[in-house]
Amino acid sequence: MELVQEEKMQHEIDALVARGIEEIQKAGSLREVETLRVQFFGKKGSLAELQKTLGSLPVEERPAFGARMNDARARLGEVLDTKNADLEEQSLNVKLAAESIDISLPGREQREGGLHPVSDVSRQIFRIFESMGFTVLDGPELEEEYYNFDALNIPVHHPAREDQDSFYVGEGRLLRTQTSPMQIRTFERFAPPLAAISPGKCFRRDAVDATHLHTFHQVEGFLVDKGVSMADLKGVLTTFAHRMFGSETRIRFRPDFFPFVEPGAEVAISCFACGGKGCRTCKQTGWIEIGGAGMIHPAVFKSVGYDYQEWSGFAFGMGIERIVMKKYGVPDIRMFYENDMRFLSQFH
Ligand code: FA5
Repeated sequence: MELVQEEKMQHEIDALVARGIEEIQKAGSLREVETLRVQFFGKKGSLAELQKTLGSLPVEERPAFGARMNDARARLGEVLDTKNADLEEQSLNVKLAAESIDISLPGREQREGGLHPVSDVSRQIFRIFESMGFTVLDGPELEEEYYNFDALNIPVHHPAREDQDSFYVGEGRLLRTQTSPMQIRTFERFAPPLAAISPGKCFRRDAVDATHLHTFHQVEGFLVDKGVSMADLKGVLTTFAHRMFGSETRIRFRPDFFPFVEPGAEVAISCFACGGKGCRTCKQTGWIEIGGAGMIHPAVFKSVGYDYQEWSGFAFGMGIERIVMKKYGVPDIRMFYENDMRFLSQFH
């Protein structure tokens, strides 16, 4: 009778161990192994359940039962640990295979970027004017008609306001066609004397060709003080031209019309390519136009509440892409925005 019970008990323990080993071997993930560990070793696990039968055994058989249970625990624990280690190694191998680096391959070249020529020359422009005491101001690209035209003494019937020249977005606003509205915005905010430049994008519905884009950059400059004259304007622009294009560069003013200046001038520099003799770059004229300029019109001062009897000033506006073209001999303005690395990397 005793023997039968002992055998039955031994059989149950062996069956539990066998079942445990089979299940553990089948486990496909570390999580499954952990679940099995709880199933067997947990407070309410299979081993704990079997342990409860201890109470039903005669006292003298209890030590032998305890020893067998310990063996079963040790065996299952060992199988669980081995499986755990195997799975950990497997997942590490998968990871290593996926992340393997072939150190015999040549490295990938890290190409260093550089400033776009228009940004680079813009910074040179800032430095030159800052050294003459001008502040750099930023202005909105989406502008009100009032600032782009009315306050600049450009009346409603002026051709520059026509739909075919400008990008209107409704509600009296448009993409600014020039940086000149920054004169008004600045005069409204600050009292004279002042000197500032304001660079940025401008937009016009111009037909795109070798010297025109629909989106281009201008830099506006203006100075207001007492007793300012055309001579000051010419001095400032000559200094700029010398620093930007070389000290042999000459500057030429010819009468031109802009409603917000009086007198107004077209500003040209002597051709840097031929020194003024005439060549392909300057279309045989010896001169290259870079922008417009003039003495600020009393109507502009009136619109911002400056006393035009007391204050006088000059303003100029230049195309930045055109300056870069002149400086580096770029034959076509469209090249700046075609993103051709063979062209752009020449400036780095
Ligand atoms: C003006 O825009 C005036 N606001 C300049 C000015 C400022 C005059 C202050 C007096 C006082 P204009 O339309 O000429 O003027 O343009 C000035 C410069 O911008 C041109 O000389 C040219 O260099 C550049 N520019 C004009 N249109 C384009 C275009 N479609 N693509 C590239 N550059 C352009």
